[in-house]
Amino acid sequence: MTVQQASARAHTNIALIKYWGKKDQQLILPMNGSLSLTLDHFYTDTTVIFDSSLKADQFWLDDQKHDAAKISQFLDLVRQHSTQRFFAQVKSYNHVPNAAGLASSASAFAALALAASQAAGLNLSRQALSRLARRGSGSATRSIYGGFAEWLPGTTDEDSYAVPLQEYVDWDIEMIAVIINRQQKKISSRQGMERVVETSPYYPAWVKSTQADLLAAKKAIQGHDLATLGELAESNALKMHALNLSAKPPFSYFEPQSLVAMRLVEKLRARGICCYYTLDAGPNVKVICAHQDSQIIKKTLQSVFAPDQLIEVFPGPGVQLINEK
Ligand code: 2P0
Repeated sequence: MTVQQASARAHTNIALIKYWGKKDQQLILPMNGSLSLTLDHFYTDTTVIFDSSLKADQFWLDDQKHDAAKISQFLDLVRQHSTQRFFAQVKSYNHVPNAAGLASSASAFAALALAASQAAGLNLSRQALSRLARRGSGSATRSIYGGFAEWLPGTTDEDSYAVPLQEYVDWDIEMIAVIINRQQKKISSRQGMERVVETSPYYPAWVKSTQADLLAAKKAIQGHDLATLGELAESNALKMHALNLSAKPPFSYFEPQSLVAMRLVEKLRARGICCYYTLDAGPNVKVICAHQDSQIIKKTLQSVFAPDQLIEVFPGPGVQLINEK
């Protein structure tokens, strides 16, 4: 029996300028560039073991066996690019406090890209890793890097990957995740963005205005300008959710409690506290703020939400190999 294995850890990221729509479904090439912050709190540990005795790929998540079809497709890409021919056992653990409903394909496929490529004997550059992670899930493209990362949309498999903008964030920015619903969403990101590209009359305006948002956000990051970055992120998130409302048939990820959290953030801002919100393809709200204001923001949110619904998260690192268990 021959066994080759590697383990990796990758963190989730939250997009401040969102990816919402593909120009190539199979290669996962996005319609527009996007920009995210990798977070310290939520991560996935994955071990890949290529094993000559296996008859098929296997996937275990948090010690439960799951369907391996999507993982197997991804491993096929790794096998195609290496001399590795064995099937693999993939074991993942999601480290998300209290099953916060923030488990993400971003950390999953970034960790799988590094663990699988290493176990297959490939020593990929971070650019190549980012391209590989992209084939699993778009948002995983950015989780290769810590801190702020930008996904360059590109036009082919070769030129669509993320680049680091500021890997070590040495200024005061954090997020408070407001956990509203831990259930799986009814419309997956993949289905949602596909419907929007096909049916929203606003889609061309989204692509155009997001390019401008991205440039402005990069400038704000360079200048450590939390207020400008927060304003851009909030507005970009609302535009993404407006696309969903304008699709046919329309859909929304908002829940009543999402709107309650958004209004509280607006009220805090009216009181002069610098805070903004963003939401991904789900009801949970992430409040963007500085650490110096986090206690007062949490206190206000606690007028409605329980303490365990509020999780403070900070900029986190890029993907890395870890000791095998
Ligand atoms: C993002 N999201 O930029 C956007 C904003 C959610 C809202 O990328 O089809 O799981 O696997 O490429 O990456 C979530 O979608 O979708 C996502 P696929 P993915 O983070």
